[in-house]
Amino acid sequence: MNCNYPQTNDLGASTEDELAEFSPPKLLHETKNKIFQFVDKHYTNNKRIVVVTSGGTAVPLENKTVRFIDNFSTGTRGSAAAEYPLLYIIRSLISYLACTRYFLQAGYAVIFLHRVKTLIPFRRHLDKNNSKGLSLLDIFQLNPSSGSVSITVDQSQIPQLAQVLKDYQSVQRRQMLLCVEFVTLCDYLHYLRAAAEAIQPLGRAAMIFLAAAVSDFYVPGYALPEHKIQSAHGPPVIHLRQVPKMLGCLAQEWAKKAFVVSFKLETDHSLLVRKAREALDKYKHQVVIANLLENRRTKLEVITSQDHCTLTLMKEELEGGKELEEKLIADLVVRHNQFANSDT
Ligand code: PAZ
Repeated sequence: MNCNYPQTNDLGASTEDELAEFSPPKLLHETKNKIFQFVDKHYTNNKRIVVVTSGGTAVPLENKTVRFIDNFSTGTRGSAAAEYPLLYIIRSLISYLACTRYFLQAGYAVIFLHRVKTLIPFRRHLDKNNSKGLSLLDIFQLNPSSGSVSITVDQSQIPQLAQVLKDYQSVQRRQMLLCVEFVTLCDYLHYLRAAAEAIQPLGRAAMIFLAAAVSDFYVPGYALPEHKIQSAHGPPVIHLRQVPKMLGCLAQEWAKKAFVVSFKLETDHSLLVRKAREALDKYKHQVVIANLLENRRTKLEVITSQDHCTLTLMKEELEGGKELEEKLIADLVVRHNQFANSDT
């Protein structure tokens, strides 16, 4: 493949060479086939497709891995964001019948590239750690005397559960969601490239939404010990290499026509907007969403080359179960629409 941008990373090697250093996952061929079939089906039906990445990547410290470095992400952002483009059409049609055509176009098919065991669309509503607090285990009731198990749902939770089930079944029936799992940085990079290349034929009708927290450092294959690092040898000295920035390659080559949305996470607010702008200037993609770890559920900065707006969630909205992703996706769908309908 001929990757034009960026030609070199900070270490002076080409990005393509660097990707070759990340060994492909065992299931790459099979997963690629699934992705291409999914894209084919929705491309033929003129659907828009979004690739959503979610969760953190793991970087092994041993070949037979016991220990690894992890990147923090619960998958809340990605899994919530994946639901909205799928459902936007249903909800929006009810309130905006006059704009049917516009909102019909907003019914995206979603390739959800996520870290194993982080939150996934719809099923996340049954995870007690999420804000809405439905728990699968609380649904099952054990009768201690008979030993039988019944299913009881708290009356107050039925409307929410029914809505989630309805939405989930509709998405399943229409085969609008393809989930692809990753664990390591290697898996992530190869699957992301496969998904980005698969959606190329859609041109501007494709979107890539990069909410995953991706490691900046890794231990190269040649430096990985085969077996578990032994504490008897004393504290290990581990030399990490910088992961080449694939965003430029993604936006300029793998899916060069797609609408690419990246995220910038910081803990120091004085760096946030400047670093988001730098990313936009460097990789020449469409949008950077900047967020601080501490208030990422309630505040996001949406930054483009021409525009900077802040999306916030009020305390009452948060308590009422509203999610910032709903506002974010509504905003991005409008931006994507403008992008898809323009030629420059
Ligand atoms: O997964 P989550 O909801 O707990 O957190 C979301 C997030 C902070 C990982 C995401 O909004 C984000 O900023 N992702 C990019 C992280 C990065 O800069 O690598």
